[in-house]
Amino acid sequence: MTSHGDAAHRVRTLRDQINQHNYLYYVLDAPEIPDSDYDRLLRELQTLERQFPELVTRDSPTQRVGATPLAEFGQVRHEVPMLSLDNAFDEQEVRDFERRAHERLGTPAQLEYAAEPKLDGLAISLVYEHGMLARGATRGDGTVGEDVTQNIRTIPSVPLRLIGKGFPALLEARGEIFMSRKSFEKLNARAARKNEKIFANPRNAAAGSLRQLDARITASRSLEFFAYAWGQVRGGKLPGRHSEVLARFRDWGLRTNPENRVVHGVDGCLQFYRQMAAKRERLPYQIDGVVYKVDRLDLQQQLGFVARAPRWAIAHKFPAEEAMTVLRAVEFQVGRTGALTPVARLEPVFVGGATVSNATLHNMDEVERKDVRMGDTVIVRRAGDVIPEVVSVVLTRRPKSTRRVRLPRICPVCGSQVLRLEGEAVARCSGGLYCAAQRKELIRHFASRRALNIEGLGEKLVEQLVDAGLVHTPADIFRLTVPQLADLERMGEKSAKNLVQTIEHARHTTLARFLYALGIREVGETTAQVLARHFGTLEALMKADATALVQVPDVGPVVAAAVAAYFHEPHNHQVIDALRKAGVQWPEHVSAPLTGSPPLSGKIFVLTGTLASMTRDDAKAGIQALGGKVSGSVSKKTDYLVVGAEPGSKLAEARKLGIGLMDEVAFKRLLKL
Ligand code: D41
Repeated sequence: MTSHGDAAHRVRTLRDQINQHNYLYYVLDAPEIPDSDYDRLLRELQTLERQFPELVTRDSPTQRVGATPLAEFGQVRHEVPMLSLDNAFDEQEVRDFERRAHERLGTPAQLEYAAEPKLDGLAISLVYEHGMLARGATRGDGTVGEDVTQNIRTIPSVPLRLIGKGFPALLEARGEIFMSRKSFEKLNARAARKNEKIFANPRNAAAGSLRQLDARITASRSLEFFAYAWGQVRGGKLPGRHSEVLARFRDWGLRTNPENRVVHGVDGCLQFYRQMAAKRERLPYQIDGVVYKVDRLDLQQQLGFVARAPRWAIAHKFPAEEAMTVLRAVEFQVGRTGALTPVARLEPVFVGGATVSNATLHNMDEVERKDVRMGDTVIVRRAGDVIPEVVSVVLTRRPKSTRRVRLPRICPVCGSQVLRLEGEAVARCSGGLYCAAQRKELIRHFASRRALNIEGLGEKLVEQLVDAGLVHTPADIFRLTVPQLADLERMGEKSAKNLVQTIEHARHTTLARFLYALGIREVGETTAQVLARHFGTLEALMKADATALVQVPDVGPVVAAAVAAYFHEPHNHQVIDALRKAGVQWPEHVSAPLTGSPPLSGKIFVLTGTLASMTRDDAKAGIQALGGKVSGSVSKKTDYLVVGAEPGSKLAEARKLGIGLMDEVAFKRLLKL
């Protein structure tokens, strides 16, 4: 049995440790212990506090969530008003701001600014008395706000007590409460599942979560805090620069934004703006601009404020990313993989810094989910360099006559059948190589190394050839002449001759390579080899229906359906006939998919993760014994990534490059182990 004295001592030690780890985690973003160890400390403290309730204090890390909901929020008067911020919407307005500051100060010297991202959350005030969090309040109208102390206490990055030394006896820290994008998406996903209200943006979600009479709801919402200003300060002094105050805040355990910088002059400000604009999408939270503040507090004082906004600070806003406009029509675009994308034709609208008249609707599932109809008023979003998209319909503005969006039955480019497989959001044109929209990508694929291996016929050249009308189908490649090629840009007589030679050689291939080269959906290199081996001839494969195809080992219903659909399309027969007429040929009934032996010759393997049944060295030896090569890193040249347990970053890399993946079972089968 622990004595009261021992317990009291242990409780203090635990609280100090927990506070220190909170600080490392939230403020310094440099945790020193795993979450599980942290949880253990917290649980031990909880247990002791249950045993010795008299040891519980208000600032104990266990006391964040109160159990009794409030009837209403009390009102709070801000002794020092919470100011608002003027906005600048372009460079000129920022330059005007700086010019006015210079005029007032009479200093021609360059000013230093504290530059900060402008978080899209809500402003709050935190009062610390002798280092203890005494009150949390919303900004309200700047003079009177709401007492949300109970809710604020649940936010893990808000310290219940300050750490370190030298903080004023009374310190009112101010800053932003916000919700990370991740938490926002999780919250909305959960709400959608439960058919509850979806928040339009992280700002609304943060506000809605903070203003909950039951603090237990706030606690469940993953809110965060960054400090960027202060109000009342008594019984202590702050340093003379904004940036220095924030540095002290950090020492005292108040989280500040690690993106904050001190910059020189208006050009430094504008550079910061551009950097943040570029980084914006990668930040874990939403920002709607940046804020510049004259760094020296004595100069701030000289500048003072007008109405409710300081003359020493300005928010430089990013262009609004969302705007409202009318959707006139929906058309379908065919991408390089045959995917049909519904595209909204809009009344042109200025959004995200550009005029937008087209926006993607992604796919038919999205069209249905958002219930988008032609004639609707819609919200369009254009964020950074991302393709503009239709976010939602403004139902209150729906006119009486709207037209529903229907997926076309035939491809708008080539007239082939459009297929939408069950359970798939994406609809595709089945025209394959026949479809002009898909031609470039498919021709490039046809010529690629693991297909017909026509070295020198890369993406750029394919573009040129198709645009010049020299190549419509892969068969046309075999009719290219030296003079035709030599006429193209960046192509000399010599490289033209070389290319024609390479093409000549490429006529002789294998059935597996040929099948792979056709670019049939779902048919990668391995499946092509399996099919070639199983059917032996192209004729036999073409005759097989989906039922026959699923009999093939390793061919599932999805692959079978894709293969059957491809050969069902008459256009594809024409493409194949033309290729054979152009002299493309392969030895019939040859089961080995690769010319020459050994079987893995020329193949480059990369290994990641742990294999259960063999060591790395054994795996390497196995590959090498069959003529393959093992490389340490994934590149475009990699043929296969062998994926063991707990794979590393190579897996993501391989996925990005579209490299073939092989699990341990498949790998062992390949090595015939
Ligand atoms: O990130 C923000 N949203 C932010 C807001 C910021 N970084 N700094 C701010 N600084 C101020 C002054 C200069 C008045 C202390 C602010 C705000 N104000 C602010 N937020 C809401 C109203 C005003």
